Amino acid sequence: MSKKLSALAVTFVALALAACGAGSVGAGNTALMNGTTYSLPAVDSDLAMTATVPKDTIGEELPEEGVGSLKSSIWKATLGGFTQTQRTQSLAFPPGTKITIRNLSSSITHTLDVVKVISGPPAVFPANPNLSIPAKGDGKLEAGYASGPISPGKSVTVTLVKAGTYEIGCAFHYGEGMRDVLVVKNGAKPGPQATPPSPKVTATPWR
Ligand SMILES: [Cu+2]
Repeated sequence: MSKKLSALAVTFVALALAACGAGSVGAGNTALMNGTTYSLPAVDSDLAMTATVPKDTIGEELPEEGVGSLKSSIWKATLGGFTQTQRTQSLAFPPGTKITIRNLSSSITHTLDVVKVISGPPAVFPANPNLSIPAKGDGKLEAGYASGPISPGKSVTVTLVKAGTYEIGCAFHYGEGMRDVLVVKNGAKPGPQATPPSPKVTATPWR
């Protein structure tokens, strides 16, 4: 080793030792040192409960479970509980798509029912629709379809057999804001996403 390189190596080791000895590993520093406790990076607690759903999937849960709700200027209605990305939005898929309806909740059973078929905005949601809890419609989404109860983390599949605009909702939580719009049409795009809901539950601490 040349003199220059050797000096550099000594300096490097000295710096590393100084960093360890100081015991001042701040948030955001993930350096692992022998036997030394270290801080995990500061993470938005909200990250723990949201993930992007896979392609051709509708994820659902109560708005306050994480997906949130939004006032849609397009549909002139408050939408909540359903997403095909990460947070509540109006949904859109081409006709013929086979969809997976996934319950994103860790503890609450949900359904996806067709509330009614509409011709376009505004989406006026009936005050007290009679939504079926048992499954109806034989895996084909059209007027009268009901997924049946979907346990936390479970999924059911349904085919979007008919172009149209559907008001959808959860048979258990329609009154708690689980209602949305699903457009089945070539070229239709899902709406903008809701902003994160204000957390009501303290997330599990990281350490
Ligand atoms: Cu529900």
